[in-house]
Amino acid sequence: MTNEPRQLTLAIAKGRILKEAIPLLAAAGIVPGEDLDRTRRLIIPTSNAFVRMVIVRASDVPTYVEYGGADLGIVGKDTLLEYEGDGFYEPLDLRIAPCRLAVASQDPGFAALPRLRVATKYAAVTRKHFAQKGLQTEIIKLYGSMELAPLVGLADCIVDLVDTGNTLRANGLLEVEQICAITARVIVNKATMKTKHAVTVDLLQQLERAANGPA
Ligand code: PRT
Ligand code: MG
Repeated sequence: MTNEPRQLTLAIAKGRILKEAIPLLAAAGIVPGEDLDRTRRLIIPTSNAFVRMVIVRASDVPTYVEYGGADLGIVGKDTLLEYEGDGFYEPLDLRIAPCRLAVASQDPGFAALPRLRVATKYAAVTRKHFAQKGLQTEIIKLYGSMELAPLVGLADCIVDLVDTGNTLRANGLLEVEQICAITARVIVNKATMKTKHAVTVDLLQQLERAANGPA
C-alpha cells in the first residue's frame, strides 16, 4: 500500500467550531497557509503538505464528507443528529464547542398543553424527543433566533443549543429539560478510510493527541 494517495481535504464548519478548531489543528501541526479573515480562496493549503482545508456552513459539512468532496470534516454533533445520511464514520470527539440541546419555555407547565408547538432548527431530534415521551408536537421550523418564538406567541417552547444559559435568561426563558450534550466531532468519508488509510489514521491520531491536550 505504499502508493496510496495521501492528499486529504478537511471540511470545517465556519463560526465558533472553526474558531475553536484552529488552536487544536495548530497543536496537530496544521496551520492555514492564508489569513482566514481576509482570504477569498475557498481551498486553503496548510503547513501540512498532505492536508488542505475548506470552510463551509455547518450543515454542509456532512454532505461534503458523505459524497467525497472532503475526506474529513469537523462539525457539531447537533448537525450530525439532524443529518439524514450516514455515509461517513464518526471516529473522534474533539470536545470543542461544547453545549447542550435543551427544551426551554417561559412556562414550566407547558408540557401539559394538548398539542405542543415547538420552534426549532432541529426538527428531527425534536420530533423524536417528544415522541419518546408520548407527546404530540407541531414543529415550527426556524433557522435562527429560536428564543424569540415563545416571546411572540409563535411557539409554546423551543429546542435549541444552550451554553452558558445567558441567552435564555436574557429573554425570560427557563431551561426545562436537557436532551443531549453536544461537542464537535471528526467525521471521515468511508472510501477515504480504505483508499487513504495510513495518512487518515495518522491525522486522526494527531488530532486525538491535540484534543487530549498537553499531558
Ligand atoms: O448560521 P449558524 O448559526 O447555523 O452557524 P454559524 O456559522 O453562526 O456557526 P456558530 O458559530 O453559531 O456555531 C454553530 C455550532 O457551534 C453549532 O452547530 C454547535 O455545534 C456549536 N455551538 C456550541 C453552539 C453553541 N455552543 C451555542 N451556544 N452554537 C450555537 N450556540 C448559540 C445558541 O443557539 C444560543 O442562541 O448561542 C446561544 C446560546 O449561548 P448561551 O451561552 O447564551 O447559552
Ligand atoms: Mg450562529
